[in-house]
Amino acid sequence: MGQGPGGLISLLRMRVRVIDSHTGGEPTRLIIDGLPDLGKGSLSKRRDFFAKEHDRLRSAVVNEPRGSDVVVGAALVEPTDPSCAAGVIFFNNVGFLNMCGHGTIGLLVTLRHMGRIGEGEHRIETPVGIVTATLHGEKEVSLKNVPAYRSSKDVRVDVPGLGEVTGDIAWGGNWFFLTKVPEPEIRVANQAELASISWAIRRAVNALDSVPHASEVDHIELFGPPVDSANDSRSFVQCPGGAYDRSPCGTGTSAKVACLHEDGVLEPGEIWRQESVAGSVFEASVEKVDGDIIPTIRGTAYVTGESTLILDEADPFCWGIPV
Ligand code: PYC
Repeated sequence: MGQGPGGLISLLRMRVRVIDSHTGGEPTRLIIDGLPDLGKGSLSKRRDFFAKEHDRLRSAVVNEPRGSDVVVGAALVEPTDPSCAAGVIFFNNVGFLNMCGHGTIGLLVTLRHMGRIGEGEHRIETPVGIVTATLHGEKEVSLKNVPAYRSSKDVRVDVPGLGEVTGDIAWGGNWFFLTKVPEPEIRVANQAELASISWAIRRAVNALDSVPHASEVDHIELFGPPVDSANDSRSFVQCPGGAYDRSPCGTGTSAKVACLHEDGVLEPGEIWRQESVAGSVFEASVEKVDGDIIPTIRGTAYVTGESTLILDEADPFCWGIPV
């Protein structure tokens, strides 16, 4: 076997084709080619197989030196349900996500860029169920998410360095603790302080043993007044690996509007404009279907690049720098 094209060297190099996009400033890197065989089961089964057998590929795609803590990865896979336009498995710098709102908006705009879908409604299969997303024009998407709900209201938690913090625990496709902060102001310039507050809250919430939620609360959402008076609120969302979401977070905004609805503040069909720490906005609303709260999140994504990642086993950082 030679060292040229098709020889030993190229065997030790794996190629992964990706398309990058951002939704309200938050990046999504979609793997469109080069995934290993994940089997044929449900998306949650394939996600678990990906995590168990190919976790280093996750790290190679999103972590440094090819990516960064903020990049959310997505693997484009065959759906099990033939009525779906695509299946998708989301992941980040530390593991796999259940669902991702900004990522699904990015996925739709990327599928259009690839010529795979046109304007209109599309069903997308995720590890937590099928969602419906509508592409309006080329860049705007409204995502009808999985049902959202609040599992606990007014949870009091003692946070070292902060004192007592009160907030809600809610599901919007991932688990969130949502609370208001009087200070600091929710601005990118205050990201370090907002991040350390969020970490402290997350540790304290997950140390509680009296609060019912199915698994770890791994996203923290801090709310404050909007900077733009056209919006209803501004948020800082800390993701499981420590990065903050540059967008208002699709699953987080879903959890927020479910809480607002349960509080009688947001009627079905009313619009809630959630501003992110970076100033991007998602428009959100709820509808009630068979007693479930179904959030819809509307946002805009842009494709930012197409590339082929080269994974060279000889590279000491081939599989990324783990976080
Ligand atoms: O938009 O749902 C979302 C999300 C989750 C983590 C980062 N973004």
